[in-house]
Amino acid sequence: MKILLYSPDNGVTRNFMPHLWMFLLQALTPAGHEVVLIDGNAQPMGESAIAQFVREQNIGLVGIGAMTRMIAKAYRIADAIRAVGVPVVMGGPHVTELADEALGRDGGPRHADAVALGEADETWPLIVNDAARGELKETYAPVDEAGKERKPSLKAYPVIPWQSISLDQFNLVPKLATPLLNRVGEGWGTFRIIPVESGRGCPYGCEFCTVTGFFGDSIRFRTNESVVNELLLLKARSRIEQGQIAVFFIDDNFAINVKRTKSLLRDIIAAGAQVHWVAQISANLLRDEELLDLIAASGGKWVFIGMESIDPTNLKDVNKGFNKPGEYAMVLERLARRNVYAITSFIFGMDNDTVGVAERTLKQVRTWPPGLPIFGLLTPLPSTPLYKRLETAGRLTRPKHWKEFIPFAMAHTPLKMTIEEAHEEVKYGWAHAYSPQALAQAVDALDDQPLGYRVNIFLARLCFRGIYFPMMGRLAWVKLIAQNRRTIFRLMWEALRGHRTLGRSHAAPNTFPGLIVSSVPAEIITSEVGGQISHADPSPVA
Ligand code: B12
Ligand code: SF4
Repeated sequence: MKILLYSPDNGVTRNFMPHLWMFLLQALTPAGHEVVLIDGNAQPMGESAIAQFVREQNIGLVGIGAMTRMIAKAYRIADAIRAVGVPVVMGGPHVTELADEALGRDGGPRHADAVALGEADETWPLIVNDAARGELKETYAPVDEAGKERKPSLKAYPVIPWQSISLDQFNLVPKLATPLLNRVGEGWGTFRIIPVESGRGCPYGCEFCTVTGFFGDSIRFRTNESVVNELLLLKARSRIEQGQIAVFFIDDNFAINVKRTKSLLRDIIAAGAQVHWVAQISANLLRDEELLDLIAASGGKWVFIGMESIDPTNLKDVNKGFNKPGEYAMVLERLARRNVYAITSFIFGMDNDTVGVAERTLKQVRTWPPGLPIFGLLTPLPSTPLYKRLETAGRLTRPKHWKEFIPFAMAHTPLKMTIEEAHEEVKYGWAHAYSPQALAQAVDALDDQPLGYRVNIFLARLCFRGIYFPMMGRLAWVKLIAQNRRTIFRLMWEALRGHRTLGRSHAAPNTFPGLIVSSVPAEIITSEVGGQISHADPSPVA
């Protein structure tokens, strides 16, 4: 049987990274079936185009995975596929929480033939076998022999055959630039950000987050060996292709068990498996200097930190009191000393927020080492404690907000400001954190660093806003360059003079410091963006 795994585009931004679930399920598919992957963010397709593809390719089963924000699109795609007679199975966090919605058992239309509840590592092979026999059941849940729910162990993690998977659709380098960039350094003709997980689960239970409910509060890890081998495979592939691969460790809290994270990072270093990586780690776990040394030595370049708010009352309200705004600066400075920078995620529209929260937050941010701040709105995702609290209090203004997804729009009224005021705060945050002046200041703040670091922070800032915020498009990009021409000319001038290349810092030389997002070509990030990376509406992670 030929199987299509499909991830709908999020309708606003172009993802800069593919979704891990597709590769994982592909690797877990029983022998004898062919699996095709399409990521709508990389290959945008409308409903009729997908239906036609499924018919022409003789696909026998389609698997669709989606977050809440893409679920409306996922349902439309599923409807079109089912209309041509091909069964659809859906999985992921949204349909796990609202299976009745997907199966039409809530009085609405049916969108899926079957739903995989929770983690599908063990149920996917059963689903495929049942579908091949024409005996799909409505729901599949991971249970033990006694029928009790169980979370899959990650000890026997499948080998994802990175050496042979076609990654063409995930190359962030535009085709036109490939011949030229192939000759730069070790080769930049391809650049891909690949998701890798080293563990699952987070016990913290922040009120807006689905992770503790979905993955459970017991944390499970892969073996160090299996993670190291995966990195070695990726590294070998980038060498053969003369391209670049960076890894996004998608664990919700990569250092949730500091002892284990250190041991993994040591093993990565010992095996020479370092690649440039980014990971999500909560601020409280970054106090440990030895951990920071290992992060830097193992290839860590960016750490995503869910700061959420600089107001301890807000943090307490959403059960994230373990975040201590008083120590944010110290953590960021310690990271920056090792040339590791932070993506700092904030949520506005929290119950103790008042007008001016964006400027108050930015005032703090400006005192920190330069990084990539991101701003989102508090969003009640289905089945989270936040959703239940707001529902009980009658505060949801759009209880089924996912049915008509509107980017950057609240679905409940904050306590101390209006919805419109909260929207304005988010716009203010993005506009001011990424203004030409703010970009120039970020470059100046690294005045004692090698030119490469300064160029990288600048490029990262230029591109990054585009991942989240709908400001791009070709014309907007040209405008952006024009607005930042002074900083661009200055950096080019310094590069031409050459004398700063080694800088005055004692940092280890690094051909592509900082990189990751900073190396994502403009065209990719430029399309119409507008969401937030991880977890900031609810800022998820860490
Ligand atoms: C990496 C990540 C991202 C990446 C993008 C996704 C990517 N390209 O990988 C980035 C960082 C950009 C991102 C952004 C956002 N994210 Co995010 N992200 C994650 C994260 C940390 C890991 C995802 C992952 O790969 N997990 C590991 C895989 C193995 O798990 P999985 O995807 O759930 O898949 C398993 C099952 O669900 C199931 N399954 C999944 N799909 C399918 C499909 C089929 C057919 C089947 C059978 C089974 C199946 O099988 C898999 C194996 O067990 C998750 C949290 C988490 N731990 O999952 C949040 C998470 C998915 N993100 C979330 C959110 C809210 C966001 C943002 C909206 C945050 C924001 N406000 O900006 C943005 C939206 C971005 C966008 N533009 O769309 C929420 C989604 C909740 C929900 N109900 O939708 C999560 C769960 C975190 C949270 N705080 O609750 N995110
Ligand atoms: S927001 Fe981060 S720290 Fe909080 S529960 Fe979710 S994954 Fe854990």
